[in-house]
Amino acid sequence: MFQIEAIRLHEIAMELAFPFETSFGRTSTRRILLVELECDGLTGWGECVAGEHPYFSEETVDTAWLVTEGELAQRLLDAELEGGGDCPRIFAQVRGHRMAKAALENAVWDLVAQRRGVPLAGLLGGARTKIPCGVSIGIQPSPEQLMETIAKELAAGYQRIKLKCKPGWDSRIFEQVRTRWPDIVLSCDANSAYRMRDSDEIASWDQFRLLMIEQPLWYDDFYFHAMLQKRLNTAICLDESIRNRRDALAAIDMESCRIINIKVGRVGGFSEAIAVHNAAEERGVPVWCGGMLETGIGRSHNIALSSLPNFSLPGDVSASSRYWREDIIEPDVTVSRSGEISVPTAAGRGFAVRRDRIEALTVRSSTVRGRARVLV
Ligand code: OSB
Ligand code: MG
Repeated sequence: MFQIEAIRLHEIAMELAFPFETSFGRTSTRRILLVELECDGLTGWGECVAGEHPYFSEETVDTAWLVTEGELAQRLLDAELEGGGDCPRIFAQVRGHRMAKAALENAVWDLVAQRRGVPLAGLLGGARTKIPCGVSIGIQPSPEQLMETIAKELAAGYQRIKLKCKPGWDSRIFEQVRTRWPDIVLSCDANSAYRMRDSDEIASWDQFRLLMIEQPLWYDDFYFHAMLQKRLNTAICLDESIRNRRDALAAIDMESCRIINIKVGRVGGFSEAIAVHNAAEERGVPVWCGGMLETGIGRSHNIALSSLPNFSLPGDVSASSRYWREDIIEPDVTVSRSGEISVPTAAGRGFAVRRDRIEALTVRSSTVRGRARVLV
């Protein structure tokens, strides 16, 4: 058993190497909340994937900061811990705020892997030595620029191309891409940009042989996704709608989707991500690891999670250089010519955190300390 001595919050600002556009907006500079746990001379790190605005989910960097500093940190500091698996119980009184909870819980797992001298991937139950990688390509200023970007990513070796789409940036784009690359593994992600009135249009995408259509309808829906899935040959994949294991069970049972995107922040931490993974695996539903434009810290955690057996489809976990001119870890995350990332075998996350870099990027920080302990 151990107890965390102090929790540091760092908000950093980092400019993306390439702006990222989805159906809900465009991001050029990321604001990112990092949490750091101190215990017995070791530091565990976690990254909160909440965005700058409440567009992907209700959470933002600011709500995560408030609830971490005001509610979650003290609960964690007061707890006697065995591992990251204790966190859901410790945080249970606080409803929602899953991205804030995940940052702390993942930092505990990160710390425990170091304490035990084992790789984080193994601690989570992963066994893969390499993970298959895909890329998520944002909406581009022109179809020509999109074609150029796809050509570059395929040349780099990525195994699956996911296109962000929205009404007006869909069928015509898919057609051009399929004409030029008839055989690549292709998918799309609408981030809830469509409604049931668009179902004829969406059904017509079967001709493009997409691996999946990600979150076409409302961010909180299962029912209409099930109605839509009945009309499609193409698999629906749910992202935003799946908040926990119970959601995964409901979605699978109702046939709202045939594939699940697991984002560890979206489901509240590694414990719940593993529970979603296992529930899907038992029901024969493949999963893959989503991305949220993470720094190297969140990316290293995504790599570890992706080593679990049912992460059988290429994820959105790709090289540091696709996001950042200079990452905050060492070495950078790199992808092989065959489109794979090697899972680190060193103890912990397997990438060193560059504190100098974090300090240079910090816009605010705060420390919450454990209550004074009675020494007897
Ligand atoms: O829906 O998967 C998504 C980025 C921000 C918010 C939502 C999503 C995404 C991505 C980017 O698709 C994935 C990545 O490369 O990190
Ligand atoms: Mg998505």
